[in-house]
Amino acid sequence: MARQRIAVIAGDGIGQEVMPEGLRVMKAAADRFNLSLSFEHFDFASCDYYEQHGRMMPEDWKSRLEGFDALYFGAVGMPERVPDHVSLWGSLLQFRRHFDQYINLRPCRLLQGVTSPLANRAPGDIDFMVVRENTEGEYSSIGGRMYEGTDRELAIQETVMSRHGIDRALRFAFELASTRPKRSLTSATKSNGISITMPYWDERVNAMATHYPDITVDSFHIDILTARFVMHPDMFDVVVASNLFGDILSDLGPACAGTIGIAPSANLNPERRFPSLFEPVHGSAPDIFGQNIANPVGQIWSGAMMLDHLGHAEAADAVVKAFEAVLAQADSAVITPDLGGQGTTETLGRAIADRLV
Ligand code: GGG
Repeated sequence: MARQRIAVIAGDGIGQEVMPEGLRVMKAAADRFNLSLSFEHFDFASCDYYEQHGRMMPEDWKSRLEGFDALYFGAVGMPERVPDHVSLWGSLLQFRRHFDQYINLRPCRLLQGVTSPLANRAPGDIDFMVVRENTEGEYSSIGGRMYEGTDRELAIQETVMSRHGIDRALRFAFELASTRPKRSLTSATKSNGISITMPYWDERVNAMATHYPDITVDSFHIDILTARFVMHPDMFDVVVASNLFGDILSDLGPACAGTIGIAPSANLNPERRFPSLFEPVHGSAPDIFGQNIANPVGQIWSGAMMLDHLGHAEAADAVVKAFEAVLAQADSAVITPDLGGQGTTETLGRAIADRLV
């Protein structure tokens, strides 16, 4: 197989700490399975870059990332230095749009050795996938401000729901549900309060459901859905949601499954016309940056999703088994403080990589 090129963008905060562990494990997997992967590092899409250049990325970022097979991303955002909307819109959201990564797939699973904050939850009780629409919805750039600096100041931002955008996300979610044992799909809505776009979303869900008669479909308003995530996480299988709702649910889900530190995500262009991007769900966590205590499993698990996407299912599976085994052992000298241990980002990353040798 030809060499596959991976663009590595560690970004900000703990992204810079978890990325080396992600790469350590990717390289161990590549050695073990004889994969021909190359990793090329980029310093842009970070607030350091912004402070040096007055923008998050160079003007030619598109051509510099052309030809890569995947993007391996850490985290973005240092709100005390650069406003969050500037850093996010100047980097990650540009990647998602330019590379048409219209699915954000976020698995949520309670793993052996990880304690859920919810009472009486064991591994197997929480195991679902959030499919987040990733290129439109509430994350639109349409809107503006008026009467700035006056007492009539106002801000408007439109929500964009296109048939094309909704349907392709729903189709992906229904297809995914067709491959899972429960064959069930839950849609997040808020069509009682958001009276134009959300009823349209529901309408498209109902239309798509007619093509998948063997999938059980239900729909919940986002408010009660968040409550059900906490009270009955076992009822979910595939959850499909708009950009904002999906973002919220895919932080809440992993928090119910013990720690957001382990949650992975894949920003997918399912047709593979463009590279997909793999990043942990967590952000740059400035509050713990610099302490070497960030959990690297979200980065590593995202790397496993990347290997799978690149056609290396066996290597991906081995990486998942490696971190599952290390977490199940729960050696407090190895695991990070979010898991109740005294280990570091590096001790956990190394323990996982060592399992692959
Ligand atoms: N690794 C994920 C990351 O850096 N997230 C920053 C963030 O706020 N993302 C918002 C989003 O995913 O839409």
